Amino acid sequence: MAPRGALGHLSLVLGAAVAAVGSLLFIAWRRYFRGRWGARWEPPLAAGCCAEQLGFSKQQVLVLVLGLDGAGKSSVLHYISSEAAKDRTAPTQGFNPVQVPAEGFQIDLLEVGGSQNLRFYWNQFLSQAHVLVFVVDSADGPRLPVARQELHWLLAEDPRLPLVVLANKQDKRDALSVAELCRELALHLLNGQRQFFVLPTSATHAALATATSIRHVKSLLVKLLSQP
Ligand SMILES: Nc1nc2c(ncn2[C@@H]2O[C@H](COP(=O)(O)OP(=O)(O)OP(=O)(O)O)[C@@H](O)[C@H]2O)c(=O)[nH]1
Ligand SMILES: [Mg+2]
Repeated sequence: MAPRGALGHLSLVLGAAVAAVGSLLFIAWRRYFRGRWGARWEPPLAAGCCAEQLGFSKQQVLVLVLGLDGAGKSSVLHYISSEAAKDRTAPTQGFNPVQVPAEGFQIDLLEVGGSQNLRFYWNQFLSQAHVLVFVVDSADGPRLPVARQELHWLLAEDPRLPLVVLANKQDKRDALSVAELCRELALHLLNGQRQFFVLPTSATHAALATATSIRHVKSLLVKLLSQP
């Protein structure tokens, strides 16, 4: 068996390696997308009107998808982009960009991994985001205080950014309800300037046809991003 000191050293080296890879991915990602998201996009759409009919080219909007590791961000994104559930997902080691076409524009969803060493990058994208989606594992009671703290730190940086909280894993027996989750996340503390929504979700095969379907998330995002 390896001595404790050696294990500690190994985990430090591994942690540093993951952070370095994360930084490189971040830099590459920023270079690739440089200029795509400048100032916040102001939707040129009138209600019920398609941008292309108005002569506008398709536009991109950024939805930032954050939440603790294991909350279900990648699963939700897979579900939104392919309308299919995935049996297994690997933890996101950096960034996971997903593009979803919507009527008249394109939604760029960007997940940043939720492990502790990647949370450092979370706020780097806030100024370019049009909506923040915060995914919570509703059955992970012990880590809800951490989720609450991380969420409120993010929100403090931008008092107006619309927020969509996904109360995920509603299929689990010990999942908290939306009302319980709102209490645990102290959402009553949010100021009145911000639009916010809490949706129950389940990124499972069985949930495709239920009221907790993640399809509702896509339609809410389209609605939010299309409003004048
Ligand atoms: N039962 C259940 N399991 C889910 C649900 N959503 C995700 N999972 C499972 O939860 C685990 C973690 O899901 P991920 O989508 O990888 O979580 P993540 O938030 O992307 O995690 P990181 O990338 O590490 O930040 C996987 O085993 C998923 O299959 C859900 O709604 N219900
Ligand atoms: Mg992930």
